[in-house]
Amino acid sequence: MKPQLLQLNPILIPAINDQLGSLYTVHKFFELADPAAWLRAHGASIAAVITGGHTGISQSMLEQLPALRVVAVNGVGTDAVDLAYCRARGLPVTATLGALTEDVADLAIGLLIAACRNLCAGDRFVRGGQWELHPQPSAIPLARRFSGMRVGIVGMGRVGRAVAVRAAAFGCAISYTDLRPMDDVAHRFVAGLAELAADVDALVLCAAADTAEGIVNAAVLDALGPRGFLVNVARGRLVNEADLTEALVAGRIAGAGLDVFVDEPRVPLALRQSDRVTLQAHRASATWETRTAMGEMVLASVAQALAGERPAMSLTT
Ligand code: 8YV
Repeated sequence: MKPQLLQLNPILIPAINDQLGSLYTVHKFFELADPAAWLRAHGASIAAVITGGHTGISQSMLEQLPALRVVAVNGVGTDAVDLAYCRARGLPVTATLGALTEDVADLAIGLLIAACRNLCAGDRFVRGGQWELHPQPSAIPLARRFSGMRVGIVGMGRVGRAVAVRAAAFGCAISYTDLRPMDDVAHRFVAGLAELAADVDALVLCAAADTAEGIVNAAVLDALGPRGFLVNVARGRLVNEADLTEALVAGRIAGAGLDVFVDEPRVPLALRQSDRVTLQAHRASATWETRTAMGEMVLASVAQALAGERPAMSLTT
């Protein structure tokens, strides 16, 4: 009999779904009519869980899966899984470490250029026929140059470093903050987030959100100031979204590029209505290449755990 696998999020790569289906009996939690009743009836038979970085898995669900041998996160963020609980239970929690670094960094730079150059507002201007109605060059305000900006990176892990490489190629001066300075990073370390914000033109959030909820608040945004930009490709809850919305609406910061939000898929109306913001629907890792690589890592992690091995990508065992 094939092992029973519970999948909490859709996987968009057909070849990965085919392989999962050939190796396991896959139960798609998101398609069940009564998920709670299903869990009560079948939870004890589940050997593996696949979930998304943003979705994670709740402790109450974990407690209903006594035979579970692995939680494979199809992503790098594990802030929605209680790692301490899993560690105590001896349960491997795996992530797709390294698979999405380049795509997330690409989107961070894309969002920053889009925010500085008002790309989406410009697109709407042309698409909506406004150019013909207002052909004078002054109809669109001048934008900000990205090349040469002072960029502050919050979280100098894999993604932060990949953003730094890209920004340096645009002639940007890079500074960063993290829990501690990194011996192998040549860029300038600034211990305090507000101090970093005061000293750069753009802050790019690349940090894990496990213990950093709301670190970007009104004080940090005011330090960034009316010529400063914010980009978030990490987790929405790193930012106090109410403070950010107020700062954008009042022009206390210049603009933002956001891929992640506090309560996805709900995005505050004031953010959706602001021309200062470029928005994406949590898409930083959403390419065929990266999602295929992530799916292959998930397959490998589940196979290793069910073969009785320690999964190479385990963060807890
Ligand atoms: C994905 C993510 O959107 O890696 C993460 O932590 O949030 C994203 O890459 C998600 O995990 C896809 O399931």
